[in-house]
Amino acid sequence: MMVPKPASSWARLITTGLLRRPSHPFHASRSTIAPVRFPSSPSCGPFASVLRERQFCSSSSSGDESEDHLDEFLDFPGAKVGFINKIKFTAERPQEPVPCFRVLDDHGRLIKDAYMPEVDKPLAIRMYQNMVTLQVMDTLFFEAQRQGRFSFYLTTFGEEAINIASAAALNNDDMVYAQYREPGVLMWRGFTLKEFANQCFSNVADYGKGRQMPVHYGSAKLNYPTVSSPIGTQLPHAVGAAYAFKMDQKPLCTTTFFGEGASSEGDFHGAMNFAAVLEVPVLFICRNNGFAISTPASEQFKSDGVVAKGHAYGMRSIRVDGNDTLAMYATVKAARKMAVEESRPILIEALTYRVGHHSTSDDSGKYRKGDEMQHWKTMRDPVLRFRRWLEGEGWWDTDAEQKLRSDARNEVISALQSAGSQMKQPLTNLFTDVYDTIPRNLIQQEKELRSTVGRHHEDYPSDVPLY
Ligand SMILES: Cc1ncc(C[n+]2csc(CCOP(=O)(O)OP(=O)(O)O)c2C)c(N)n1
Repeated sequence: MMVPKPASSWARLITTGLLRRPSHPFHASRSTIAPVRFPSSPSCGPFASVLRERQFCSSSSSGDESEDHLDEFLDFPGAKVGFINKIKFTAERPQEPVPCFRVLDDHGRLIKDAYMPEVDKPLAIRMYQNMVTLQVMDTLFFEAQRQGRFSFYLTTFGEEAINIASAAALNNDDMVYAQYREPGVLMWRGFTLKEFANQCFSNVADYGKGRQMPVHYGSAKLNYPTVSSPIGTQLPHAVGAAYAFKMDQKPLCTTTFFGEGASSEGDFHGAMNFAAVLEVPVLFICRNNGFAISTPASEQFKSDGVVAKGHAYGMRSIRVDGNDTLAMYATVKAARKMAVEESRPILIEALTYRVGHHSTSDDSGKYRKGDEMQHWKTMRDPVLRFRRWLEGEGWWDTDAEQKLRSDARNEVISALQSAGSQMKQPLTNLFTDVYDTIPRNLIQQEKELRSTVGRHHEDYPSDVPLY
């Protein structure tokens, strides 16, 4: 059987060492069926994992263990699999859940012998300032929405550490494909409070030209493609961008954030598989905050959370305490290094809790217990926990805290006032930028809309220009 010649682009990537030669089903045809002798008692190498799998077998085997024939394997295209002569189903989950890495305990004290990332005073204080500013922005923007000043908002309460520590551990040139609960990454990169407010008010300075819901931020300058409402769509995009980095041999990675609810979308599975097979430098950071609006994680999947899925796709994975700023920072830093230096995807499952409502369209008291929410808000608050560590280091005190909160409050109020007083994006933007030549039906719709506005100008908002 002739093996087809690789297409020229594949050939180029193989020559430059960017890709492994694609395996062809017939490459191994001669040895596919013939049983091959197993090296005696393999503890490492390609066979070890097959043997290790045995500890996860379910107990529903029939007969005596000693009759297993583990000295032979099937050299199947794409896998070398040992034989057994009993029916054994793998267990649905490992016996113990994957453990969760943390550096700080709930009181902000360093855990004995924990891996400690290199975090000096300026970096630690900058991370804390961003976490507090994010909290203050969320508090005041949420109130502004409740006052009817814009149509929608959602907070990151409880997830400040995931936002800020991840951003701090990345290179600012790394592309970030976010869901919607990660504005802290943009904040870390220099997106101003005024820019956040411009987007929420859809004013003339909004980069999205008023076409997105509030909170759907984006910044080309800060390598943060605009957030898109349909859940999970950012995941394959992140993989594609990472593949581009790989082909261009850039020492960068992409990072995509998503909730555990998004892991039920087909896009998640496609993205994970492509990333693993193409060996691209992408970090999948799942914020497992326990709820996808009203659906609890226990009704979302039966696996050991999201981290278990990395194994299924052949991807290195880790579970981390998402409310521990130092653990998040250490994890993302290490993951980024592996992703870039070894060109590989990494899955990070950050365990956390969505302290706020899903959004201003939700009342989480309808599906969660008040004491559970209160527990996470008070006892497991990532901001307070990090502050305690800073105070323990002698880097922070009450005066610094009061000044930070008061300055942040004033800056947020000023950003809201300034953005709210600007004109909105013009009506024209409803019809432009999608088609090169605007189709007839849209021209007709615009005409009808303008005629309606002309007839009811008293109802038309005065801050939305017609052109
Ligand atoms: C494809 C799609 N399905 C449903 C929705 C409605 N929706 C918006 S947010 C959300 C929950 C997402 O939960 P998760 O990914 O866990 O993120 P979280 O909000 O908890 O941060 C759903 C179902 C949507 N926007 N897109």
